[in-house]
Amino acid sequence: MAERLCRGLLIPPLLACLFITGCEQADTAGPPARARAGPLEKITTKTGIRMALIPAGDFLMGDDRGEDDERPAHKVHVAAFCMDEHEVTQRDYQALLRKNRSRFAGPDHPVDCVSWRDAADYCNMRSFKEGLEPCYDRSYRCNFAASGYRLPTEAEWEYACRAGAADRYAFGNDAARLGEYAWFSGNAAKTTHPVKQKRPNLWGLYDMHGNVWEWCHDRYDEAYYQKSPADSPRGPETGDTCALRGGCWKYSAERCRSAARHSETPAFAGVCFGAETYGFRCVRRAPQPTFTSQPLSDTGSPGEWRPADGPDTEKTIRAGRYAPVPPRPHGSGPLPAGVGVARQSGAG
Ligand SMILES: [Ca+2]
Repeated sequence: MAERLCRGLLIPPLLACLFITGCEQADTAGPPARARAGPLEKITTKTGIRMALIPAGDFLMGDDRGEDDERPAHKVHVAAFCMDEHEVTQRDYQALLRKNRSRFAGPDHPVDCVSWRDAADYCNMRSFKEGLEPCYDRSYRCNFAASGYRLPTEAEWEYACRAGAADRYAFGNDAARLGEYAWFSGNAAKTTHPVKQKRPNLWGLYDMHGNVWEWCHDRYDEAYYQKSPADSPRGPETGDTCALRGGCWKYSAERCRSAARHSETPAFAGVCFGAETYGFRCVRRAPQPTFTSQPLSDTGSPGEWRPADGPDTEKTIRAGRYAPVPPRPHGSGPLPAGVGVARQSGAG
């Protein structure tokens, strides 16, 4: 296992110390994640989603043995981030956006039939619900410096999928083992399946291979790897389609490889042409170290956001109308309903 971690992956030289405070608690303790061959530390967010704390590091992105758009394999640096341990489920999606067009109904199944914009809307709503600064504006431009949720870049997604492996899959090169880790055309019986039914990768992430394709932040460019920056690439500035990764219940083992790339128009959500294969999971900035010893209070903080001119509605979220919660004197009473109240001192 340790041998695999060393093969083809440049182990991160330094993992920033992570101090989790407020309502988010690390549920494991011990040495830094980079020293482990097992799952990473995880947090539980205010909306109840478990996320893995992915350490910063370098890896070889792409596959010189793969398709044209996977070449050349190239060294990429990825900053630390948090990633959902599983695909966004229909339960979680419906709870925030109050809709669910999934073809394969089931609260624990991944949401499917979602467009890139649906996924971005969910990210913003989840940010809002947790008092974090939304990443996407009304034009769906992404503020990577914001504290809220967004879609992973292709680099982040592949780095997390590989979990240290330079092989075709997170578990090695033997496609015959894919059924242990993934729902794909060889075992899925033409449907999605509840998340977390298969084995996770070494970093504790489920269904990175298979179940549903996962929207990434990046616009798709099949030649991007020939010109990609080496530090935290975010895809081309423009493009007609967005990237999806990981394969799905309908596709072959070959398309579920760690380096395999797929693309679709951002607004695409029709059922008839394959969107029942599209889902997603969220990422956000890694928690930042905090040195405050101030007690939690209802005092507004820069990390708290709310709709600027309306109630907590999907329309407001879609329109991107947000404003920071103004600072409030300590002890001045409860915040209005719907406004985050817990300090985000551990959320960066
Ligand atoms: Ca997946």
